[in-house]
Amino acid sequence: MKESEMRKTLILLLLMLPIVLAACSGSADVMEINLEASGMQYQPATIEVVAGKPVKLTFHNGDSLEHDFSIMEIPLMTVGATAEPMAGHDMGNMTTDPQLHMAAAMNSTNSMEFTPTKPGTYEFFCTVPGHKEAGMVGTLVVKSP
Ligand SMILES: [Cu+2]
Repeated sequence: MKESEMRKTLILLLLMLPIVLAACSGSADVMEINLEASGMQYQPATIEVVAGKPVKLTFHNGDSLEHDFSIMEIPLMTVGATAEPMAGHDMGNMTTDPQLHMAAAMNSTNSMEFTPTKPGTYEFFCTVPGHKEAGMVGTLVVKSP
């Protein structure tokens, strides 16, 4: 290889370095999931994620009443809510708080980040009285990495 070619190759490598570094940093590794609630149904009703991989769940409520997304028990590494808890959110007469909970007012969107740690099948549902019974229930499948 001639010296000028070598220099070109070196410059090219240096130019590519920031791109490689950016690809390795955390944010690119977040799994983005979109969940929709409308007509007392979750869409999709089954969500698949991977254990140990951060998930960003965006919950859009297209109904004209309040809905939420709750899982009673799920092993987690981190939970970060990007929105404030909703004031006056009615969770019925629940004695224990769900481990994972996110509410969305009518025609609004909310999101949160969490990392599931244990493979398995977890039920999610809406805690607003009557909604689970009306069909607001789904399955979160945590697969082995
Ligand atoms: Cu609901």
